Amino acid sequence: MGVKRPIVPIALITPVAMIKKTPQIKIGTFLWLCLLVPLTRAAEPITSAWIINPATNQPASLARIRPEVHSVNPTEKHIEIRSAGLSLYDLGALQAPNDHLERIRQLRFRIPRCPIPAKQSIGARPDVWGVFVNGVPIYNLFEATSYQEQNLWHFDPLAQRDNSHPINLGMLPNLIADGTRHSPLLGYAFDGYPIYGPWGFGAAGELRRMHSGYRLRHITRRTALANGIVLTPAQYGPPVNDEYPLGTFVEDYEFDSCLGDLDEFNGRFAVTPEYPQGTYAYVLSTDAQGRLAFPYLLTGQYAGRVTTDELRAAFRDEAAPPSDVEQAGILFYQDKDAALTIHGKQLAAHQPLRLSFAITNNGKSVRHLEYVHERPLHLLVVSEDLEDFAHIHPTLTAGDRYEVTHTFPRGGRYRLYADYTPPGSAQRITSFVLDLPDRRPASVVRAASPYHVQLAASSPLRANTEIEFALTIRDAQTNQAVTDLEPFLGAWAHFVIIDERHESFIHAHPIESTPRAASHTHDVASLGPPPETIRTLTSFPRAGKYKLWAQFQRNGTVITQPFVLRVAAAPTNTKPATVIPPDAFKLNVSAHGFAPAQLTVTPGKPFKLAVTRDQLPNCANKIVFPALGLSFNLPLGQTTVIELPALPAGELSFACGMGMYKGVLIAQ
Ligand SMILES: [Cu+2]
Repeated sequence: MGVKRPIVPIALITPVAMIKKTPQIKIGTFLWLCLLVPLTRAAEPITSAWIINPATNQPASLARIRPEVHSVNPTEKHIEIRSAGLSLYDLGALQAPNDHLERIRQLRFRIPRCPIPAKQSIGARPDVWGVFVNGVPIYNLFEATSYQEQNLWHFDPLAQRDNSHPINLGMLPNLIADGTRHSPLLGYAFDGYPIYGPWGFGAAGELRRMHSGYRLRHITRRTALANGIVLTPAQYGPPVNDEYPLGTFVEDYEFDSCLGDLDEFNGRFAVTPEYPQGTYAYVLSTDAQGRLAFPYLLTGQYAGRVTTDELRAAFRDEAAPPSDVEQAGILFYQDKDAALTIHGKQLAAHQPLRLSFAITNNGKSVRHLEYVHERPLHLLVVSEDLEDFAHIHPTLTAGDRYEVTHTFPRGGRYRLYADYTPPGSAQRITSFVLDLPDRRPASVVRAASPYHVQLAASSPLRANTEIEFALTIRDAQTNQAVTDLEPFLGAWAHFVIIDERHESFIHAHPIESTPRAASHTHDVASLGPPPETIRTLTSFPRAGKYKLWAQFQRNGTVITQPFVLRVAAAPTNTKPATVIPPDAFKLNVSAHGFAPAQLTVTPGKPFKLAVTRDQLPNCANKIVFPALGLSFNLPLGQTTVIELPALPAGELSFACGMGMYKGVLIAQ
């Protein structure tokens, strides 16, 4: 491929123009700076491409917040960039932070100096994916908000959904329009590869605007992801319509290798003015009409080789307290669905250990776990003797890992129950056993609870029997009923029940006073006023000793109240088996939801469903058809035959009484 030399002469013109004008930061200046800086230093671009603002004669308090890059420090393998994350150059929505920043930041970026192609790409950090040459972070644009906050259909913040509020793109439109030269180097991704504006050299050295390789999917219903994963009905996105047109969500796009100039990472290998020998580079992607086009800059997967630890160290706010256990992994478990790595100085109690989970689906790492009760993963840490209990929440980090730091109160054996829901799958529980040597005697002091918490059961505790529990909370001093509870993880309380042999794990939730079709993410607003009695339904798979932890929140504090339960053997089942009519559609429901979750029936004809509810604990005590205003009780471990009226062609959704499990009838 013939490669044209960079167009140096043009750059020289711009400085003259600049001197005359008021200090308005124009696109010209920005380009001039991007092009000129590297030339003057002729050093490797990754050390010289930065817009540096030296703190000459500035008091420290001002110097800390000055715009642009504060310093560039090359080390043997990395480049360290420092800035306050502020700039006079406006790249609009592309540099809009995910969260609202109320404080001064001292940012340090660390980027590999000599990038190499990755054999297998890894998932980016959840917050920042790279840095612009002006020291502003390249934020993760694609995971901040999602439909129903389920973390499955993520809103594309650059999708122009409302013409009355045009998205601010700062100087980007100029950058896109300016086809007179090779676009400038805009920044670096955390794998070390550069990021350019849209104009680059084509195969024949001609200047061309690069087109994205992504396109909108040909879908009318959002029931499967672009990677082929078929979602459960509880995970469906909204239909494609005026309110949610295609392009609303990041998941509305798919990569097409025959399309555009850029690969699935939104980059390509090319010669650029800064890299006359050629380099892999990410490119600000545009469409045929010259508009900014998905995925814009980075996709969240890197083309370059970068380790999880490198990504962890790639971005840090040195003004914020260090938060992490840095040590390498010291223990590793793997099961077919999940792997656990524990990091820390040593494997022992009384010190922080970083618990790092990698969730897989058919061997592929899963980045987006469905938010259930407001969290992607609930981790219950329980000591073997059921004395110690913790309910904590690992969060997404680099490499698609979910991590949380925990200090175990004493040594001994612990069970870690990870409760999560991958796309296309029902809830999963993966448990790990951890043995911790203990160097110090247990000194756990249990403070007296400020509450009298009572748990009453609707009937004697027997296995395989549905039990309704009623939880009442009174102030220990006044004995007054507590009436000002606060929602905790989207519910009035959470109940975790584990048996003494750690063979069964139950995560139960309150039966809200009013059955509702609301999504099972329990949006707090629909919860209504705090109840005086919190009820939940559950059952026990076998006789024996169980521990139940009830958790509720008041005045911002989560209270955990344990109860020991002794469950007797199951009553002998005298009920005759239900006769299932031959023309009935068969439906099962268990802790894994409805199976099948989608049923096709003939429109215009009444039909029967034979719903068999699993014996093992599950919260499907009812099946509800909100659109028909119908709901039917489902006794535990039995089959219930229900008759439904003729349906018009189309979809009819159904759910369990708590809106946890969902299904859909398709009349066609
Ligand atoms: Cu939780």
